[in-house]
Amino acid sequence: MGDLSAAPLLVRALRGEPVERTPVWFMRQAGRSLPEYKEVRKQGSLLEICHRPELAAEVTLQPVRRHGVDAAILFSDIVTPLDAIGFGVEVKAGVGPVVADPIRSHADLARLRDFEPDEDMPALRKTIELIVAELGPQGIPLIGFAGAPFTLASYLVEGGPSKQQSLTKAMMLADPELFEALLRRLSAIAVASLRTQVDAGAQVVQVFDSWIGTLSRDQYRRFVLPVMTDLFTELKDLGVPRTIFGVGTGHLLDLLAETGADCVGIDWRIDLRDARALVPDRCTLQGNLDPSVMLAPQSVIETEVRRVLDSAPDQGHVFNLGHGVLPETPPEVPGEIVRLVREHTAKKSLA
Ligand code: 1CP
Repeated sequence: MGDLSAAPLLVRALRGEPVERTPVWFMRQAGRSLPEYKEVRKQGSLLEICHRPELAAEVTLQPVRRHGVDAAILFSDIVTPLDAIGFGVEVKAGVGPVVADPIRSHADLARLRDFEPDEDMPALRKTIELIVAELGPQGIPLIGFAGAPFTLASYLVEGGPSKQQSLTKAMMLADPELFEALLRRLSAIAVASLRTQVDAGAQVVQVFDSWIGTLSRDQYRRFVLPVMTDLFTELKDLGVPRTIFGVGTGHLLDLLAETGADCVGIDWRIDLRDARALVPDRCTLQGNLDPSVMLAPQSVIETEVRRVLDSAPDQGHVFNLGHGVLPETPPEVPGEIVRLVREHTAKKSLA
């Protein structure tokens, strides 16, 4: 347990301050890969668990107990707020979010009403209060999160998961006005959710734009960057570090930083040294171990963890995966990686 008056290690690292060792947590650390999650899941669907504060808090805390990570991330999904406003989204086992009545026209936008967390989903604040009551005394922060407008739009337009987001991109190109209106509604929902999460005690926020890598630079700049810049501006006064993450974004990293985010999540396809050259120094980097490494033998894991640490900047790095923990990951592996990261970086002196 560290000095409780100081900001948590993760928060200090995200601010780019010199730290005693590199903090480590894993995207999708809760949920699918943990037997204790599968046990809780017997009590209800994913969305039902999100509406039951005791269960959602328990599942959020499971990876902190088991792996010893330096942060918890709220157990939720990017579509939870859409469910809460009654949009009509289902999370299908083995598939992901599915929308029976997709968005195709301006008239459909009316179905995306504002999200008022304390009324639409009282469990959100309650869950966070329970988590923070347990983690606060340990000096471990909670990360709040939301889905980014483009990635959420892809589910709403396609009707479910898709590889190339072709209908979404077709709408973007054919009717930019409709597309921007859709992104702006989704941005308002994300902002409302994140502001409540921080108000309830989250100390970091992350915006998941998982599928943004399918856009070209030009498309990102024209159709997404203005909305994302406004989104991050609306979060600025919260005073917490704000991270942006997407998969396959090697060609977009400088533009992701242009949104105003404080930290950019890096996937495994790009070396952190190359990422550092593209992302301005005011932003910290988070990443970027290939999640598949977690399925490999211990010796390979050690080599690959070392490779990421050797490529990382001395300051302003948070160790993470390049995308989420895979469901088939052996449950003891994330904890072993936490120990390796600690061992390899603890020697850093603050002198
Ligand atoms: O019912 C279940 O248990 C199904 C599996 C599951 C779980 C546990 C889904 C369906 N979502 C979640 C929770 C979830 N989703 C969390 C918290 C728990 C965790 O750490 O695993 C988080 C952070 C998310 C975020 C999320 N959902 C993202 C962004 C991060 C990422 O992985 O890229 C995305 C894109 C989703 C959509 C989603 N929800 C579920 C699935 C299988 C998917 C992806 C579907 C697809 O490939 O498009």
